[in-house]
Amino acid sequence: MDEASLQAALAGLPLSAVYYFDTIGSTNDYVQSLAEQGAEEGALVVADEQTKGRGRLERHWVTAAGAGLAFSLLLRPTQIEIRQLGLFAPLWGVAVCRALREHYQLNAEIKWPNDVLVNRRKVCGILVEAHWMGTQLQDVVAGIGVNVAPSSVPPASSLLFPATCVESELGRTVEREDLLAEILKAFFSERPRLGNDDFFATWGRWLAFKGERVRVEGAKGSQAGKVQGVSRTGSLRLQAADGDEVEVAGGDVSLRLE
Ligand code: BT5
Repeated sequence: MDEASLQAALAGLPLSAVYYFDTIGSTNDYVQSLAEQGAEEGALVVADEQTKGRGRLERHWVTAAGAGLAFSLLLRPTQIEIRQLGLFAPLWGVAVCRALREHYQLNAEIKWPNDVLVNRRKVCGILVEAHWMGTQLQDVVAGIGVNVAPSSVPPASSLLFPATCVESELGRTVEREDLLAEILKAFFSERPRLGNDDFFATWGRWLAFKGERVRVEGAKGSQAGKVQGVSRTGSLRLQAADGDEVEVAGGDVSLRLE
């Protein structure tokens, strides 16, 4: 992947600008600085390597040179979208799943709220950050990291959840810029469905661990139960041990199999 191959693969997509870096701290941080300088919606930053890639809750996201996909897109949501801001991260989950399923025939699933798994291992992490000034939304930065080649997968001992990469699951090599173009195409076609019936149906269909017992840990404590689906607010519906259904709200939560 280089600047020219990237520009060629992304031709025709509704992007206002494309920036490519061999190495960068975090693509989310760079897009945020562009946003503060007044950049338009649709500014995309792609990096071959990140030295300070971020996950949720100040966790680290590893993007090794030449192996993965790391990009961030600047969004300036509409008033209607602002009411459903929390659904943007799962919307990206749906978009990544769609690209992996429809263009690479991989059985990708969404680990609630928005990690993407293939064969129950994490292949993609999503970090959507909204920036506010008082009650006024300034911008949203959507950052996506996908493991593509085997060397993108960090050692198991450093991970909270098992990981894999697209090429190992597929058994062949993949051009990162083509995968990026498919993910962005899927995102732009999913975006009008944010929060509608289709969106929830797709998210529910591709939800990982359905019927299996999981534990969700968050700031408000921990809840275990069998995965039933997602509610219209994006909460995870679990069936607790006593048979009652409970809903766990999204946000900075971690889910693991029990
Ligand atoms: C995420 O956080 O999964 C969101 C990751 C978002 C990364 C993108 S890359 C482009 C953009 N720029 C950024 O700086 N970030 C975004 P979370 O759910 O908190 O998961 C973080 C955890 O995933 C870590 O604590 C590790 O256990 C694990 N991890 C780190 N790197 C990984 C990798 N390459 N593959 C699989 N798991 C990884």
